[in-house]
Amino acid sequence: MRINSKRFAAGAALALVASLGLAACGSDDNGSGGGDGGDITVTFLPKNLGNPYFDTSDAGGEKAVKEFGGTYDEVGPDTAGPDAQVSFIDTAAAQGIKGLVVSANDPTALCDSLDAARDAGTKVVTFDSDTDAECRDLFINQATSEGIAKVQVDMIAEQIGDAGEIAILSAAANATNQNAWIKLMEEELKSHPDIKLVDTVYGDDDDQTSFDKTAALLADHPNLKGIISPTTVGISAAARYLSTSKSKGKVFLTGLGTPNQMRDYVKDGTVKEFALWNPADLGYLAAYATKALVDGDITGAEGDKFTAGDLGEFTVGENGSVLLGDPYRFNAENIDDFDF
Ligand code: RAM
Repeated sequence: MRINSKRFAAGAALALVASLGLAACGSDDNGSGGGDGGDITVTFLPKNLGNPYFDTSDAGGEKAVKEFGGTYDEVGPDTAGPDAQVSFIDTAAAQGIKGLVVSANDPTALCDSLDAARDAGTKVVTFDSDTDAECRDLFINQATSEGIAKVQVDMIAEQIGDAGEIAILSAAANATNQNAWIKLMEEELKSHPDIKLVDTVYGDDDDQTSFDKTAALLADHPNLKGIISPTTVGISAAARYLSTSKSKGKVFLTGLGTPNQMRDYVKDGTVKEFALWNPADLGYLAAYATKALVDGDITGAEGDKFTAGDLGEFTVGENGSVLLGDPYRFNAENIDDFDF
């Protein structure tokens, strides 16, 4: 397994260094990726701008691009709508960008534009949230969907004593990643017969919408014991709501969050435990995978191997996907070891 807790901690420390010193990080090729990296233009297109998760993942991408001497850019919509990313893909293709790294708000809505970009010679790498496999060259997966689903169900089950009503506060309704995780969480809940999933709502990866949906969930379900929010935007908005409500400490909240956004809520007792991977490593890996495709070192076929700078060697798995590692649990004991 690529990420154990020690390695994760090392990665998080690197992320800290990266976020503090990005401007100073540009250097020449460290020799780990093959090719000279010259003129490799890589554009990152997150689900939306202004989301701290993508600020961190894309900073990891920028670090990698600077390491191999390429040119980095980040563009994206303000809101995480299904086709809000289309115009950015079209522009990147028109500019002749060599590699586009995308977290997709919808599995199919981007495909026509991505196909056109690939026909024009742009390598397309999805990361975090995939499109249909035929619309891209590679998908960089943060952790297995089964693992992400299981850790969230395990955490809520532990927190509510394996019994009671729960709800899910997700991101955008079409988000490929959240929808895959929700489906698998529903499967996983079958082994917890006393937990009842009573509602799934969508905060669109928008802070205020997620905050309002949390209030509505609590009003609509007076017996609610837990909320799972598999989105960093949702869980932090829900925690903010709960932290000043009478449900604090009574309705348990878990899901996927960043330590920096969740620290205060773990310390004030609103949240016991949540999970994530290292977003900076995810972006870093995606950038090196893009370089390997652009250099022609790999085509995205199963079994292809490439080196991703400090993270070492990776192998392309089934359906053109590359796995970063395991989700990691954050709680009062370890949260201060992380800064992202
Ligand atoms: C949000 C986004 C992203 C997801 C994380 C967990 O920031 O929806 O796609 O991976 O949460």
